[in-house]
Amino acid sequence: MIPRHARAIALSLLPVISLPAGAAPSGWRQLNLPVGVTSISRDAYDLHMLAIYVCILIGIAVFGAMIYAMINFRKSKGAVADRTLTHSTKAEVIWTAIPAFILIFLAWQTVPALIHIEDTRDSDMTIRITGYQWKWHYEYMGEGVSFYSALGERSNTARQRNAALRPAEVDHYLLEVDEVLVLPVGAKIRYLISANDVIHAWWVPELGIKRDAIPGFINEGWFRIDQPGTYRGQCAELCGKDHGFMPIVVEALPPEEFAAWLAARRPAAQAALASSQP
Ligand SMILES: [Cu+2]
Repeated sequence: MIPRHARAIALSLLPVISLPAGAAPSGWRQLNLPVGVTSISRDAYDLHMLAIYVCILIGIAVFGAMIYAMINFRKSKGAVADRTLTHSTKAEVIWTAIPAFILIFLAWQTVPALIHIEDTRDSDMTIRITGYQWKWHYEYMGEGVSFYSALGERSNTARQRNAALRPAEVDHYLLEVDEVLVLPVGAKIRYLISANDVIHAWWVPELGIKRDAIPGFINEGWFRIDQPGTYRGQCAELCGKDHGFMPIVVEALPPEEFAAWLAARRPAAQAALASSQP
């Protein structure tokens, strides 16, 4: 959405907080948004960086003028305030036109990205996400595959008072689940999201998605994951005492591996598996 040169300038000016796509942020880089692995997350990152640079330029201009004035027009240097000037049409036009221009410029950059983010047409598959206190339910629409995804057993044990297992001993403590949401790379995935009790929010930073799950409403959106990998998130709406214990884990697989996974999860395959066991 944003011209390539703008992104290149953004990345070259502040390399310390720019990240290769898909890399988990660490150290100082955790202060910034992740670039992520979807076009939506990259659009959000680019717009965020553009807005930051605009803010930095404004800050330099305003503070530069202030500091220049404080140094050069001090009372000790003999400066005397002009008490006759009450109005300057030229100054008012300038200080109205420049902010208006900046806002129009930012809107011009933002609107195409917003339209792109909301365009759920021509999706390859649809998943239904439902928030519960305190777990997620995922349904692959039209496939007959659905399951709950709750906090992983090891995290759940380690979070209890006086547990033998300590949080530091658990990989991805509070960011691991019993059943991960498996999705294909490269497919346009549309999601429908709601909740069954209170408001939750499905937030996966690397996908650039943070969408409210509201009882009685269905929100919709889409994303297309570029790289295979595991992407972690959390409920981002304060939803009760275990709000911090309903993480999200998305595993993105190449299309063939996803198709095999989905086939094995279909009811017929599950029934065959159950009947074959003694
Ligand atoms: Cu929640």
